[in-house]
Amino acid sequence: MILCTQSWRWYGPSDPVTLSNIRQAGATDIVHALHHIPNGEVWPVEEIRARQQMVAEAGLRWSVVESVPVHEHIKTREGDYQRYIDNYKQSIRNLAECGIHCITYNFMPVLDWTRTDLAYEVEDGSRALRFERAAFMAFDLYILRRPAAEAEYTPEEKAVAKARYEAMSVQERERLTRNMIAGLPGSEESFTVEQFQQALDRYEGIDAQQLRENLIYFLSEVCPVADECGSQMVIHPDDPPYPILGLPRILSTAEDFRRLVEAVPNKSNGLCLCTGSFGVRGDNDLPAMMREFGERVGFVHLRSTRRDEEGNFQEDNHLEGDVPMYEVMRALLEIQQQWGRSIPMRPDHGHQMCDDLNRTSNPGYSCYGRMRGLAELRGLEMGIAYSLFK
Ligand code: DNO
Repeated sequence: MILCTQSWRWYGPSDPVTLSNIRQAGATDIVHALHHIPNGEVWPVEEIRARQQMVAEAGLRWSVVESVPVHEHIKTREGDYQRYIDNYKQSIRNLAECGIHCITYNFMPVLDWTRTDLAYEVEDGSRALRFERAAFMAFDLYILRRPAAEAEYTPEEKAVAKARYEAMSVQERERLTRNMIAGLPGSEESFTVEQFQQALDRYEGIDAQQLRENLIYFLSEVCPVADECGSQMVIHPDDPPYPILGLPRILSTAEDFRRLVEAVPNKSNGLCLCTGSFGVRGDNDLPAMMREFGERVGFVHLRSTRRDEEGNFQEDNHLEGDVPMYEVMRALLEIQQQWGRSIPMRPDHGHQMCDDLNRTSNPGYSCYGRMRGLAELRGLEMGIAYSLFK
């Protein structure tokens, strides 16, 4: 019987959640990135080995990279993009030389994941990450004042955004701005409002079709190298899974990944199946996606979101909300038996709770909430595995 590899994202020596905490939470493997290497540069073997050593000394194993970031010039295919692609290939080789074969990346323009509220109080007193559409539109129309925004919202939406903006205090406006553009943990970019608008402007004229072509070009370059190294490139879906701020999105649905595989059939072209990101869309059937993409699923993020009719969503406890976690876990166990390999999964984005409420931690990446998530998920996994596959 094959079970998931239980992994945990660690941000490095300055992460308030230590390697020792992670080991006590029950994970065996670490998901990690060399955040100190500038975006676009090669990850040197010595640096990878030093980190690996640190992780090994804590009794853990660094087995997944999240992420080797894709430089903006690769996404827009301008400037030095070819050099960045060559560097990326070298990083794949260097990681493989150190025995690390799973590489997560995303192809979201400008922003990685986006939330308007990082400490939304839930009924039980814990705090969750939230995306509130009215606040988001208020940011777009009245703080960023993006020139094209006016034409993209309906009169009703504009009225909602205006009322929301006017009801916010100066501090709330500042906090919203920071949440939107200062970069959430793991995203390698951070901006001022002016820089942010400039970054958006670089996508003028790049529609979804063009962005997809740029992704296909990138993959057709790096996948042969990853194939040769026995590595897998796993793409993280768009979060949220629809276009925002006039930027194109190309990995929000099952069809998006299907098209990507058709264009680049290499074995190494894989998926990081993030249930929380895909799960924000009601039309993404997560268990079906798990089964369909089977062998290509190289890494799994398990978390749940709860959405409403107004377009808001917030992160729920791992076994609650809109993600059918039992079905997802069952499908994940099935594909592992079918393909004969253990897939790394990590509990994603726990609520801030218990003692963590009095501590500073990376939003979404505090200790107890993820510990609760991992405990629930591994229990669920064990229950399904022993009743179905033993
Ligand atoms: C958020 C994460 C993302 C993810 C990247 C992958 O919590 O899931 O930041 O790491 O999109 O490149």
